[in-house]
Amino acid sequence: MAEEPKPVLVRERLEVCELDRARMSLLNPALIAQKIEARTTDENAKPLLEMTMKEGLETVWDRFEMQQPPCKYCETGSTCSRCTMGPCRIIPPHRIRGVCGADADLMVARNLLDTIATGAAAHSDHGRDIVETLYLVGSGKTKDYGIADPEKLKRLCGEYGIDTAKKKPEKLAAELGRAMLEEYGMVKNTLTLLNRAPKGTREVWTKLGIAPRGIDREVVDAMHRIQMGVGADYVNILLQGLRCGLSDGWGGSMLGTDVSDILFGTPAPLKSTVNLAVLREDHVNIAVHGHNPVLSEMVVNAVRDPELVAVAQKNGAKGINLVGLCCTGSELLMRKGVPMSGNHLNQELVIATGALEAMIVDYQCIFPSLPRMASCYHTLIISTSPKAKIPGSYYFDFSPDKGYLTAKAIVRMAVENYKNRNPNRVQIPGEPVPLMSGFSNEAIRGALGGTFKPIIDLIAAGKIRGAAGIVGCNNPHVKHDYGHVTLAKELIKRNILCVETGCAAIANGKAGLLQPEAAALAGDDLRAVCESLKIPPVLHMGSCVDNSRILVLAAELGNALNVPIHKLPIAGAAPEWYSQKAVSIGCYFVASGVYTVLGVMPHIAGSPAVVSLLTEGLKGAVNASFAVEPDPLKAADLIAAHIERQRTGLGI
Ligand code: NFS
Repeated sequence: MAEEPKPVLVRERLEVCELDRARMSLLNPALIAQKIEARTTDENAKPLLEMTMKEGLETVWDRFEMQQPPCKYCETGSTCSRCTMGPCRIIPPHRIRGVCGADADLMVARNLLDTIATGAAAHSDHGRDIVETLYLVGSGKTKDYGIADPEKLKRLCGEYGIDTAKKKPEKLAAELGRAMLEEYGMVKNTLTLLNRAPKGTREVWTKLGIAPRGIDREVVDAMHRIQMGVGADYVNILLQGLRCGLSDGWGGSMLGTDVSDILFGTPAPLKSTVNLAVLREDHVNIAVHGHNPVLSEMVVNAVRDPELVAVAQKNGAKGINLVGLCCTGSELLMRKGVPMSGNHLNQELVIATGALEAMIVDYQCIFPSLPRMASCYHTLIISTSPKAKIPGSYYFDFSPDKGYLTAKAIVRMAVENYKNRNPNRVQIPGEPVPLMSGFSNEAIRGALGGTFKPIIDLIAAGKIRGAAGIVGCNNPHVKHDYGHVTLAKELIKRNILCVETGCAAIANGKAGLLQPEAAALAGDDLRAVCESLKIPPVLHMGSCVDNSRILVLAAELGNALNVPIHKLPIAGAAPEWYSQKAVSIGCYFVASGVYTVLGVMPHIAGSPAVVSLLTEGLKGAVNASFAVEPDPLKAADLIAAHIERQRTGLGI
């Protein structure tokens, strides 16, 4: 039998936390209470936040405070440090051009395109890792993964024109994997899954010249345009932003979602629990954090390994408790019902419970600060991606060909670490909240009797006014979860169904909105619909790459009604977004025809022309636009008004 791999320490582990005790000692109980109220609405997070302030443990909110006030040039995007003729800033009235001659519009547009391309690259590279795993399964190079949804495999083969007759699933996996890997280059010069979009939507893309040609190609094209001396026209630069975003939504992310379903199972409704209280005092607790289910699915298997459970018990624990965090948590929650410990701003607090033996991470949204917080406890930070090495973490070189063996070695390390826990420092606040998850399009269609027609009829009859996709992150600029929860509550009250992904969905899970009982908070019509279908008024559709499920849902509704997406009574919102990935998502929503309201202003205010293009000008191009509205109650007004306008346009 092969030997379990050993970790490498990525630079030394911090032995003591470097605390800013002097600063923290200025805090008195009243100030601490005031800060807690300003920072979060998450009741389970509050006692831990209080403890971190009393003990001088630094969190994201402390660092955010220390960064105030922000640099106004960076905040408005009117700065450029791309080449060494600069760095340059726009300071009217005299310094209105950089050394190369770029004005504020160009600087802002180039910075924004950089942001979009970064986000699209992150999603699409994640998608590639999943597709490569499918290909490895098909070519027999890994035995640790299999085909969990052969039906979906066949369906996708159909979309890719692969003959499925008399072929075994492995053969199909190899052929489909290869065909999907080609989407990343530009051999075909178009993306297969664009065909899912309604005809009218595809026509908009073709007319505007923004139909993506290849996933990697659009990212590279974007990076080329922002090289000094290439793109000089802000409109042309930002059109590439839309094309790059589309290559993520209808390309990399959509492949990520569909192939994850093929490999790990298409989600179906299930029950689970959420918040920091899902950690268990008498168990070995392990959190998986990051994005890629190729890692976390193996960890799920390893924590059930009788040999490791026996080691845990020998060490005095009752068993092994696996919990999720952020998007990889959503992947496991959707498919396996693994409890969810929190969203983006919870990540340091999960460690601060003192009950976490290991946090296993892959990539994206992982604070580099985690080993600092962990060094104040016994918690091990275990990194696994060659793209995301983290000083202070133990690194395992994870790859699908030795997936299970590596996951086992990681879990063994966590289990052995249980004896190092200091019981006096354990603080697991409150009780977990129940939730319902698993709303893939297949599951929604299945629950409706095999077709989306009942939903369309309910929308046409006005029982459901429309749907809003609430997505995205947390951001210390916004009181933790306040934007997500306030907006969702306000929309369901107005009979607008909410579909959610990522950290937005987890926020609403913690607030109790992902359970069927939350129908009581909805308007009378939506409540009746939810009660008859026994579903929550806020549906969890998965991780952030699963925003592609929302695109597919919109496409299916458009196809059923024979209208482009931009005519549907739907909208998008990202009340607390922070990430470059969220900007890419916003771009593919808007470029697909979905009006999208942001709760946090992107760094573009330095160019009124760019602001006007994104909030107004795009309407003439893609029939949709962005809006920025930090107040979720006002955002609800904007969305409801938009949905009513769309209904009028459709004559319903
Ligand atoms: Ni999305 Fe996932 Fe959360 Fe934001 Fe980060 S976890 S991919 S980027 S913070 S929603």
